[in-house]
Amino acid sequence: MKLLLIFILTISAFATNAQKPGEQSIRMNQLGFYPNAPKMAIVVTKDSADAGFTIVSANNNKVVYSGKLSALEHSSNSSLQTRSADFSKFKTPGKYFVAVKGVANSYPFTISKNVNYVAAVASLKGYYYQRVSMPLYEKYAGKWARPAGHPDTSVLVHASAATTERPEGTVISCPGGWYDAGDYNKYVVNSGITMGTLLSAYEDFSGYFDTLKTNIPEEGNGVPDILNEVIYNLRWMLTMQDPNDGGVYNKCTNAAFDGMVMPGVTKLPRYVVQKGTGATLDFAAVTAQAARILKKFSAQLPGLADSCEKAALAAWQWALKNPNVRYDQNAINKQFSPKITTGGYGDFRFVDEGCWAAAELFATTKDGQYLYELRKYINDPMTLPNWGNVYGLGIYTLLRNSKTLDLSSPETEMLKKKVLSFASAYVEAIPSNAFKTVMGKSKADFNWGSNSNAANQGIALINAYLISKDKKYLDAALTNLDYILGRNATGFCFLTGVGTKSTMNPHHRQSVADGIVEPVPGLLAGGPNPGRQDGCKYEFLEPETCYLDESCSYASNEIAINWNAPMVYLANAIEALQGNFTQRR
Ligand SMILES: [Ca+2]
Ligand SMILES: [Ca+2]
Repeated sequence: MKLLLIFILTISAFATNAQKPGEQSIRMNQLGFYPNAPKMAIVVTKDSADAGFTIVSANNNKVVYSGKLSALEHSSNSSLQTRSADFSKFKTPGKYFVAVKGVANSYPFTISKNVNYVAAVASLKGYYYQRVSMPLYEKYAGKWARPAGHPDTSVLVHASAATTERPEGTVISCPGGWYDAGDYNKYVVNSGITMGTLLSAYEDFSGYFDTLKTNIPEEGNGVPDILNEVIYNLRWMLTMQDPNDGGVYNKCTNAAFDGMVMPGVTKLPRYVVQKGTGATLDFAAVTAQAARILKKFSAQLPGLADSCEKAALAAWQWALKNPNVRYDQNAINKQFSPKITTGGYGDFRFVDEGCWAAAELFATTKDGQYLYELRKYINDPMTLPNWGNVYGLGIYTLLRNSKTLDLSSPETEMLKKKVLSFASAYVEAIPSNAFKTVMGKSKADFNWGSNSNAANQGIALINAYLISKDKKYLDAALTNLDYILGRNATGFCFLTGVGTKSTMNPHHRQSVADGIVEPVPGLLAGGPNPGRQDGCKYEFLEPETCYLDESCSYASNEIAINWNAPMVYLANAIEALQGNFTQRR
């Protein structure tokens, strides 16, 4: 009886320390840390007695550093309590783990100059696995090799998109591009922010990306691999413009979502559906930006930059004539058949798309008519970009190109201030966050695709750093990369194939259907989302813990091109700025 009592007391003592969720109580970037950047682990615990923490060499179990934990803190985004272990002063490269009395040792981690390189490259390579119309060979795709998916060479013009020149049922060809997410359709609006973010990553860090290789078929063709990847989707996007009027179809899609099968297995008809103002302005922005960047590679890509610029100008003209054509799928389905029930991306407000398109067109052409348009929006407040709000992309582009643009100097200063004060609010929020990250500044951060909020906050901070060279912004951006790679309330690293405990069962048709245990690598899961729109059975329900690593969970565990893109930007920007990027293969 006494023995049993001791046993029960022991169990409960452990239970108070190792509180749920997640079995590993020490949370950190599962890859590790840069020698000269901040280093922090968060202990999820209710224990307020301070026995300190140690950093232990993984090779010989010797203690190499010891420190004190912070006081116990209550998270404002869940019922979790935490204490933080700051070992920024320890800078010796090597392999270690964190030890805290009463909880399991942390996963092993590394301190090295290129510690996030694996995540940076994997997130970019993730796009290769989403390619629609070409086979993925083992040489590039490893065990995830597969035949080509949808050819999309015989796509039907849907009744909603019919014109005199292209009546309903006209067959057009829209091959290539990336599958948007866990499904097998292609949406221009979501490609818009994705492409803008990837092109901006290149524009901001071209020296870094010029030598970055991702083992894709185009490698070695004289064009950086990030641009090779982007061009695969760009060539598809160009087919989505009606050459007769410059308008752009919203999507290339099945009528309904496929089942959980491999890509291209189903042979159901594919459609291009209604043109819209959002899709057309996003298209104008992407093609204008691509034209500017690809001019440098006109020897390798003859004519492509010129085609992009022409396409951008035609799209802009269509949008001027059609400033408010919404994509309202319910309304379309009342009027036309077949009904289209795939992703809507139904944005109803196009001021931000107008600003972004005008900014890209102005930066590329230097034509004053776009500056005239821009000045209508330039004083609007800064907002965090998402697929339906791309205002910030325009602001970043104006600042990035400000030296060559005919903005007044008060305008440039105002834009700088706008981004700096936006980013400063993120920096100021870190101390009161129990996980010491920017992500989680408010409960509203945890919505559908919350990990893309973390990554986009990181981009805002990187832009602030590029403007000011103030390291506090760079260090704050790193907290969100650390968040995505493991320093969070769920204990997961959200990038597939990276880290010790990462997402294993994303809502991703290929990963479900391929018969391979490990998910397709380099894909970012959506992340905690208390909205739980999928109706799956979640174990944890609070804002920062509401994540389910099951393929059922499209509300917290789908992947999407517009979530991977800010991850590519953030991880590679951090590598370029914190790492030693001259050491490349
Ligand atoms: Ca919008
Ligand atoms: Ca699988």
